[in-house]
Amino acid sequence: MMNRTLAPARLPPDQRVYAIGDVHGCAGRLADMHRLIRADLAARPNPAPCVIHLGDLVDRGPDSAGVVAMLCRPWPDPADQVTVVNLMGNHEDMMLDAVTSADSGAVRHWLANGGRQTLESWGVPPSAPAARWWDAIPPAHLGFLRGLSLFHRAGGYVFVHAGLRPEVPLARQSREDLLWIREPFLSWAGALPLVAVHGHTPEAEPVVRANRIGIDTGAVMGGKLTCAVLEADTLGFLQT
Ligand SMILES: [Mn+2]
Repeated sequence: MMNRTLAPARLPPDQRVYAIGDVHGCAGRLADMHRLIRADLAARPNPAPCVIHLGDLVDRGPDSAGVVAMLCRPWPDPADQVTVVNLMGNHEDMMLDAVTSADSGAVRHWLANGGRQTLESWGVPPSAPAARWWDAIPPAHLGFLRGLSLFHRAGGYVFVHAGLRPEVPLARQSREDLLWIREPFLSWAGALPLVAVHGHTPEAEPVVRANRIGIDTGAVMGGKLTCAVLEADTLGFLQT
């Protein structure tokens, strides 16, 4: 039974959002989380649930290819009526930069930040990536990564990988901030355009403030994988 508390914002009646934090190649944990969501939907049906992945799907963990393959497939049971929204994180940004530019600096930067494990998961030996190593990544997987959104709005919330720059309207937020920001966002006590539900900055437990909900609980570093469950003016968590 999920413990639910008062949330810092609200969703329209009948909407339910499941927002999942940084997965980082932990395909088994993500599959476990999807099973928890399906069990919750079976116990408490909802007419139009939305599952949002907050980015940093790839890098560092053992099976980024498995995570992307899973998210390229439709939700396991159409009867759940689930809409899936996939957001971009700074790690997808680094990976796409490496693949697209093939600039040696961009490639080195990505490989040094968890890209080696990602390449290995697509069958590329991590020690010495050969020329055109990106050919090992199926076009459908690259297309999926290129199609990721920078943010998603629902009710009083904006779902985004890293956060928002305070005192800047949502429409004028930079791609850089949406994917990478830490301070001054994390310490900002004033209002933001919407309550931000975000990952990117790992903490031992979810962080709930008046203006943000942080749910990167460091799954790839031995922590939990966290899913925030938002409905009306309530907030609960699923964790694996
Ligand atoms: Mn991140």
